Amino acid sequence: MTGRLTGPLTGRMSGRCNRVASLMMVGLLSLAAYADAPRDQLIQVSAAWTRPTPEGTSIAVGYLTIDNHSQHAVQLVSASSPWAQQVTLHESRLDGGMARMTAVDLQIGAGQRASLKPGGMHLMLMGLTQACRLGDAVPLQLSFSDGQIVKTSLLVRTEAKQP
Ligand SMILES: [Cu+2]
Repeated sequence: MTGRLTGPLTGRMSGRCNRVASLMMVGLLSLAAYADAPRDQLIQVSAAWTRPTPEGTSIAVGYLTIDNHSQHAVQLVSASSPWAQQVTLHESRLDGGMARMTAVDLQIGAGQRASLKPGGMHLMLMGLTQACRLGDAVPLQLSFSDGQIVKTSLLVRTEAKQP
């Protein structure tokens, strides 16, 4: 099962049109700066958070937003945290009225955004070595198929920050 993300700009458009659309999505900030940007800035992770660990559990669920500003699709190949024995990508879905979670793959098209949020895709941190408490920043590392590695942290809070 794949959690393939194709935005409204991909699919029906021609390759050339698609490229132009991708460039436009990078923003009007500065195309020159974009061209000069090092590869390691082309994937950006923001709004990363998790909830305080309930007593007696060793699992945390992480949410975040990933923006792929590069001109190629990337896949999230692995995630890890020094606070957890294992970090996997899950998707929550209703299956015959039962909420289930399944492991998924995540591909993010050029210029696309992936949002991991409650009720959908999330990172599952299993085997926590310490409890996540309000205000903590849980270190997290994400590795992508093009070799980019993004280091971030999940801020421990009770709800997603409102935009
Ligand atoms: Cu899960």
